[in-house]
Amino acid sequence: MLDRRRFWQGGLAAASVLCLPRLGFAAPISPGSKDVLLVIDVQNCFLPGGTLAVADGDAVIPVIKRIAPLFQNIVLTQDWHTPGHASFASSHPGAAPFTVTHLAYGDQVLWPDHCVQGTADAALSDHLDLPKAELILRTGYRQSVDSYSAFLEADHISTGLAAYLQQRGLKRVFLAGLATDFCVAWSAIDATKLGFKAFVIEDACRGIDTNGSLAKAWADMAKAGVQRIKSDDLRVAG
Ligand code: VGL
Ligand code: ZN
Repeated sequence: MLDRRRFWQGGLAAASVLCLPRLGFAAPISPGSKDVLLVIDVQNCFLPGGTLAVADGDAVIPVIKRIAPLFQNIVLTQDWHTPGHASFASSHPGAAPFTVTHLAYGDQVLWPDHCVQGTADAALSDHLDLPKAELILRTGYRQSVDSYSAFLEADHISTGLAAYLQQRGLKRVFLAGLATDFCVAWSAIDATKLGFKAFVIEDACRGIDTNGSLAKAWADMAKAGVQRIKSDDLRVAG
């Protein structure tokens, strides 16, 4: 006959196995030949001293440098606006930065002038040092259309990135960079919509957090099926 103690021990062991994934013991992930590290907008404009500095934004750089060697494929993005871009508050008389206006394609947060094409402010950070990146994709270069997403501009025109990744057989996208609640989140959500598996490496990102945007972005990403991981979840294969 099964004694009471053994019954409870067995029950507890089974319960703890069932609960483990929920407690956040993520299985290690080993990036392989079908995976790409997508480093979003690590540019002077979003770093301390830049025109749209993200608090603690430079903290992403050592994390990205530590995980980059795990990836065979790396793609960088660069926010690349025309002077007088439609996303700048200065282009809308009387409008203050960090307010929202309505443009032809929908709501648009109005930003301080930032990442203007060809300026030192728009340059990728010298500290990032990722010479092996195979593609630098510029976004937001159309005067009247913003593009938080690396895949689709705000009016849903493709940047070509999905086709590029598909042609190269890349299926899983690991995102890092700035800012979590805008370019990282929109890129991750569009990646999943376009059939890629998307992972956001949370300690390799920092957010702007205007009007609750950071919490909303994490909720939207979870709803879209984006996986939230930490850099420590990544391991060398084998
Ligand atoms: C970004 C706001 C405006 C970003 C770009 O890279 O997240 N945010 N432009
Ligand atoms: Zn921008």
